[in-house]
Amino acid sequence: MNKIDIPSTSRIRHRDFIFGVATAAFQIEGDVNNRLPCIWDTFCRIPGKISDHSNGHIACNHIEYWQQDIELISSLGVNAYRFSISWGRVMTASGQINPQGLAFYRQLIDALNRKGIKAFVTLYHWDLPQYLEDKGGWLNRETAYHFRDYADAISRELGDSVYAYTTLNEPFCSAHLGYETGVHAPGKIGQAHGRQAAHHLLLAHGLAMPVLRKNAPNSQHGIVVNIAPCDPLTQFTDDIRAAKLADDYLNHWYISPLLKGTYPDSFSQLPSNARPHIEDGDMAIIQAPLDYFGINYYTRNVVCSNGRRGFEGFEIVPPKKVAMSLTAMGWEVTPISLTKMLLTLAMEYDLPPIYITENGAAYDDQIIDDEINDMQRVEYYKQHLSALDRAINAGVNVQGYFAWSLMDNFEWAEGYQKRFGLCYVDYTTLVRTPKRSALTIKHFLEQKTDAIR
Ligand code: IFM
Repeated sequence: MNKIDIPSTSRIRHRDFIFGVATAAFQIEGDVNNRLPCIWDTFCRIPGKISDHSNGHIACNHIEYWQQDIELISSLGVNAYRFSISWGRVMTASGQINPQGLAFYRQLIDALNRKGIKAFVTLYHWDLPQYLEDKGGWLNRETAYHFRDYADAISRELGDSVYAYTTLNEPFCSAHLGYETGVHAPGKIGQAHGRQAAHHLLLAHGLAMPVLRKNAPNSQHGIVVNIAPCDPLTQFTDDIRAAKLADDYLNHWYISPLLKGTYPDSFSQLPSNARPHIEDGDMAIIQAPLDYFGINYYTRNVVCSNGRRGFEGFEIVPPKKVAMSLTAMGWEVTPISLTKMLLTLAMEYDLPPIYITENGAAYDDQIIDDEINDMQRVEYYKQHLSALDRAINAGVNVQGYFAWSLMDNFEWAEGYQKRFGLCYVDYTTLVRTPKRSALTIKHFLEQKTDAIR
């Protein structure tokens, strides 16, 4: 057994440290006929958008296999499960609750609670109902208010049975990939679109926060952002400046409004025709106090200058040109960037408690004699948990960690070709098989301790 060699005194080993696995509705649920269509259903139908031409029709059929999946989660020994609610499964287009859809999540949460597994519920993991996209989606300010109403309806029903509510997962991806570069649903393109969508997403979060707090006063409430820190390719001034701009544009554009109530200073470099419409009071709404800040970490960006001005002046260097080790996504494996990123954030911001809400890697897994010996993924987890331990030892208040993902699933524009799971999914039989990485984490979690340094 390849062991995760974190010292027994590490906070990560402590019984109270939250150690979970994560998934998202569209990526695992299937059963599309019992919910409203969402932007990803539409996007999957556009030729060329999904690399294997797949869709979410069946996915892992979690809607039918949920009990088996809870047993799987429980068998790993984790104490938390992070999943998302499909907006269009629980709400009708007229804004009423869909009782059948809600009942699904209620039974899931009840079953988790009975097993002592904390439910971390994300309200929005990218699956905007299509009828809202038809009215402008995240470019329409009204969508933020629809989100608040959805958050209100669901948290009234589920209340404190949920340990932690997350408003949004990765607003960068929804805004930048969905409305600026167009590689994700709904596939809109343009800087003005991306920046406006980002603002409305942040506003949606801020509007929902007090409502969630009122309806579930004993739950935790927060948001999850993805951060890929930006390092300069060289120590020349132009590259350093380019990396700083990239960091603002891709990361701090989301972090700074949430934690400081302002966009980064470099906002002024945005062309006037790309600046979002911001109303008086919006920034104060967005800066709603957080019980926790969720960070998804996978990799970093290496950035160089291309000599142009402003946000047009940075370029991301293809990881294969600079990295020693790549995942199947072509992302650099760089655990030290996790430590550095947490330390830098702690210096720049007054941070609430942190959860690492996603971390993991896709590799080309092979199932041989019913076993998946995914040693590269085992190594990835070992290195990243050690990197996290270093940040905790240096004083960063990290309270939990979630592996992405419980099982292989629909990896958005990459379809089912990229496997991030701790458990292998055979997409013909839908059988789930724990990989070596799952067994390694299970073994690690069997040695919890009450000691802490
Ligand atoms: O699969 C995604 C997830 O939905 C959001 N965070 C990143 C993961 C890997 O790309």
